[in-house]
Amino acid sequence: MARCWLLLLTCVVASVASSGHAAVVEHTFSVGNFSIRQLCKPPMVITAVNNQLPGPTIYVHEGDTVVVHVDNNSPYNVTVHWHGIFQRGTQWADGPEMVTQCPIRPGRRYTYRFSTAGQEGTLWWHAHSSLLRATVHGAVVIVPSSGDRPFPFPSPDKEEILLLGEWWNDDVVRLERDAFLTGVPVRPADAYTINGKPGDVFKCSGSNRESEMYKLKVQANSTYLLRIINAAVNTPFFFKVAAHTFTVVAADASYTTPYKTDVIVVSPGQTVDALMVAAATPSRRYYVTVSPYQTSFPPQPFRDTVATAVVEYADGGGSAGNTSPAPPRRRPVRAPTPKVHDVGTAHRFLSNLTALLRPGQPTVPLAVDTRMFVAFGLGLADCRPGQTKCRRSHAPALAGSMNNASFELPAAVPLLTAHSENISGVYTRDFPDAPPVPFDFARPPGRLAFTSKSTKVRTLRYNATVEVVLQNTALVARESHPIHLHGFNFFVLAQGFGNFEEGEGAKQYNLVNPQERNTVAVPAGGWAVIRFVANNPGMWIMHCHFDAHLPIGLAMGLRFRTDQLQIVPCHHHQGTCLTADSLIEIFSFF
Ligand SMILES: *[C@@H]1O[C@H](CO)[C@@H](O)[C@H](O)[C@H]1NC(C)=O
Ligand SMILES: *[C@@H]1O[C@H](CO)[C@@H](O)[C@H](O)[C@H]1NC(C)=O
Ligand SMILES: *[C@@H]1O[C@H](CO)[C@@H](O)[C@H](O)[C@H]1NC(C)=O
Ligand SMILES: *[C@@H]1O[C@H](CO)[C@@H](O)[C@H](O)[C@H]1NC(C)=O
Ligand SMILES: *[C@@H]1O[C@H](CO)[C@@H](O)[C@H](O)[C@H]1NC(C)=O
Ligand SMILES: *[C@@H]1O[C@H](CO)[C@@H](O)[C@H](O)[C@H]1NC(C)=O
Ligand SMILES: CC(=O)N[C@H]1CO[C@H](CO)[C@@H](O)[C@@H]1O
Repeated sequence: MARCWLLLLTCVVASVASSGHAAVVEHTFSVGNFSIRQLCKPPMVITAVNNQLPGPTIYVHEGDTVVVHVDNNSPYNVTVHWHGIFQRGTQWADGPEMVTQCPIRPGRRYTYRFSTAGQEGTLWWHAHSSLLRATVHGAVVIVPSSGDRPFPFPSPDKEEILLLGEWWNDDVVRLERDAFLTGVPVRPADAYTINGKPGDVFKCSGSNRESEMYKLKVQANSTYLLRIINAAVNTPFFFKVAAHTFTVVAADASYTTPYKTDVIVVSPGQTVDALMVAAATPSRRYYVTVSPYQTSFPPQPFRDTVATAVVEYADGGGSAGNTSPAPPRRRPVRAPTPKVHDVGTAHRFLSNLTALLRPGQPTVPLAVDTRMFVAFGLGLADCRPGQTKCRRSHAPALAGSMNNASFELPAAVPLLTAHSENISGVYTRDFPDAPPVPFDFARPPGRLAFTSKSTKVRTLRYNATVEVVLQNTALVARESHPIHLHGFNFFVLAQGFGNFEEGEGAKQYNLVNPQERNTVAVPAGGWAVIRFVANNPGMWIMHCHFDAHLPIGLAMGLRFRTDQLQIVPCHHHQGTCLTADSLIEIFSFF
């Protein structure tokens, strides 16, 4: 009890200190049917927030409290996840369906309330129910609290959000249901998009191709802060702007040492903030290209196309007062896109980023309390009873697994509810710290591919420093999976190809300024080592951010022991799924 009061007191003091002008920023999200024309097809009804794609941007100052009322006017169950927000003391607002909450049912409202204290940069929000994330998503921008604390880099003249996505000419909920019934992942998207628009690469006749293209209007010599978000469901991207270069200043809302590059690599779930100076010839226009990065082997089907936007200079370079008619439009300048399998370019970008060291900011902890080795990837499992189209009755279905456990969400009671109310039979606490047998993870061993479904959770001691080796396997295929941890940022100490070797791997650790992220794209057939302090009690999920892989089990639960600490002092519980979708108030200490 004394501890509890001490913690409360500390939090109150900390929040007063860090949020002099903290405001409450309130939004109402109506999730509902939205009719949209894409790729020259007849209008299609999709599920989107407030009749827009992407959905509304949440723009706040560090320390502000965000309150979002989600009205579910769609025909589907839905929840919203605030990707990268720590949710300290507000675990109930994290959003993954059946992990921290029951789905919000059609016709119901649910209110999320959380703080942005201690976080700055670009994050995003998205549905965490079925494939709805494909169209139910938007940006979260947290700028430094006004006044004394500016950006730790030269202030840009203007900011621009570029949200990259995938588009299906189809009902994504039906696609996902089919994927479950057949045990085969969702088919590739029909197009990639930049701020909801595919660009002009689809040559459908009779329509104005320019109108399908997002326009980034710039002033010559101005500096733009591009906030790039990969909201795609299954595809990592290369991002380029012809004749322009970038200085990366942040990734996943963590500042980086300024890093100059002409190509940005961003995997699903990740964000990159980069400065771009509009220093090209103003009389021309320039393509922004978003092209796929594919690592799967044996190759899996993917959409081999590019999304385009265009950079246009104000005045097109003409001097003010020039009244002569605009010259005929030339096609924008285009830079070559990296090859789809360009592992070298991707790895250089992803492994070269380092954290910006700033006084007062936490750095990588050096002593490790808990070590885990998590071998993960795609394997096979028996078709389940509900999978009625799964090839033959005993043919296998594709199944993601971590340490040979293929994660299944509980059906009736969310994990956090079970945890907080001590309801047994919802999950087990036996997620193993290592795979059952060590083997050559980077090469297909065949017989080890079989896994089975379970809901296994690893309990971590409060305040423990946890190091996890994320080892990609090649059970049925090799691929660079983006692994996302809820509730935390982690330090990425090192990444490499092949099998992680304890001695050799540790020699490569960056223990000075490793990049901090919430999602790491683990190299295909390779590994990444992450480290974090388990100081945010709750029930958090770590999963592959290819949405096609989450429903088939590429996930695990992490339960952070709370018995030493009263972490959610007075919230009303949500009950089970039979009662949970009404409005709940969440009290916390900010
Ligand atoms: C929304 O769209 C779904 C699927 O297309 C349809 O079944 C439903 O009737 C629509 N609802 C409204 C309110 O238009
Ligand atoms: C941009 O900077 C270049 C080089 O300093 C200069 O020549 C040019 O006039 C500037 N353009 C504008 C519109 O300020
Ligand atoms: C939780 O439930 C188990 C039995 O299911 C019981 O043994 C245990 O004492 C309970 N713990 C608390 C804190 O209530
Ligand atoms: C993995 O799990 C499956 C299903 O439970 C089991 O048959 C198999 O033996 C396990 N693999 C190893 C290497 O233990
Ligand atoms: C957690 O760890 C930090 C740093 O080691 C320490 O200062 C703090 O007292 C610990 N808190 C608890 C509640 O154990
Ligand atoms: C929505 O969620 C409720 C409660 O979990 C569940 O009973 C219902 O089957 C779900 N509906 C759909 C369409 O998935
Ligand atoms: C500064 C830095 O870390 N450079 C590295 C970028 O990545 C390439 C290839 O992985 C390395 O060779 C560089 O040393």
